[in-house]
Amino acid sequence: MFTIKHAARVVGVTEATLRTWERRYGVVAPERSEGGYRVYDPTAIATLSAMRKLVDAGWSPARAAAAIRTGEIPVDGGPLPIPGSASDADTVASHTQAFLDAAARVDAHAVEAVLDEGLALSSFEHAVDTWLLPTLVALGQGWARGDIDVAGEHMASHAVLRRLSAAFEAAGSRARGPKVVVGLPPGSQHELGALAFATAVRRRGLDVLYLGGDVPEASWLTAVRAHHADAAVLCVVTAADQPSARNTVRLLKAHHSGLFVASGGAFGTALGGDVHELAYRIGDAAGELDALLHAHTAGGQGAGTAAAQD
Ligand code: B12
Repeated sequence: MFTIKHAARVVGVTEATLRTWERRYGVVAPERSEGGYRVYDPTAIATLSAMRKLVDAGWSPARAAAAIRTGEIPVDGGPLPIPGSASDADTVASHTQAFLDAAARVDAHAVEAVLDEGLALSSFEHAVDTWLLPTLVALGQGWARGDIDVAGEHMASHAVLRRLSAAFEAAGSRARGPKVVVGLPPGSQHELGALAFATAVRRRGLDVLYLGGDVPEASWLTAVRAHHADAAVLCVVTAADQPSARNTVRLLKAHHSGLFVASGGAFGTALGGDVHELAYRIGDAAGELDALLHAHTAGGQGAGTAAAQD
């Protein structure tokens, strides 16, 4: 179950918008906790996410709510997240379906062909936020339903990993700005969002050290020191990753009090230690970190400029 703060973060709108959608359009009716606070179950989150995608695509909230209520738009129907014309949304939906079909057939050539087309649709950040990552969520749903074998899921997610790695490399030569370490806490292997984020940050000219998944706590310290980092960003994709993320934050803060520590991903919330929670979407979060770090390093703080305490 999600609090309203967490639900707003996952859906990608403000808490006030969630309350308005509930009051005016009745799109969901969250239960209440014993203390009277709204609590959202996974179905409510899926419904609200569908609503947000339609509104992003230019639908009025009233029309979107009606389409969801009548089943005209299925809530689990995969991503429909493209701002712009209906034909853009159709293109995205058809690329997603082609990707899922190719994964179900374990057809690597077809997966590569869809990736070629999907990533050429728009900027890296836009393609990742509106098509690629939502398609991975749909891939996970297909796997959980049993429509896609582990072989197809592994093959397809690895093809995505190779594309993101290539984009990360391609962005490298411009890295001269504030220094950032990006990775996942111990035990966590879901690195595709993290690598997409690291790439978007690097494309903005920041100097990124990317660590990937399952990074031991002590190795975060090693990385921050070696890179003279101004910031560390932990990516937290599932609830199971939160305890080790919290421990990592505690250790980083204990050794580098001037380090800017931020978090992203669906469960990058409530990590303690003054962690800055970045925006949900990769493109927005990269811009946010860029702006914050330029302000932070101009103030003379950060592990890159402040003495480490160990
Ligand atoms: C690919 C995949 C894998 C691959 C990962 C490969 C890799 N190199 O990354 C492999 C095969 C390793 C894997 C393993 C497992 N997986 Co898996 N996996 C997935 C899948 C299909 C995609 C994961 C992903 O990249 N998500 C990231 C993006 C796509 O998700 P997102 O939350 O919408 O991200 C948005 C924002 O959070 C943001 N964002 C994401 N990251 C970041 C970072 C920053 C800094 C910022 C600012 C923003 C940001 O971007 C998106 C918005 O545009 C998901 C499906 C899903 N729903 O995500 C399952 C999923 C996450 N996996 C799941 C499970 C159960 C597992 C395993 C436990 C399976 C097992 N029995 O072994 C293991 C656990 C491994 C571990 N210890 O971490 C479940 C988790 C269930 C749960 N609620 O906890 C899921 C949801 C599948 C499912 N439907 O059940 N998995």
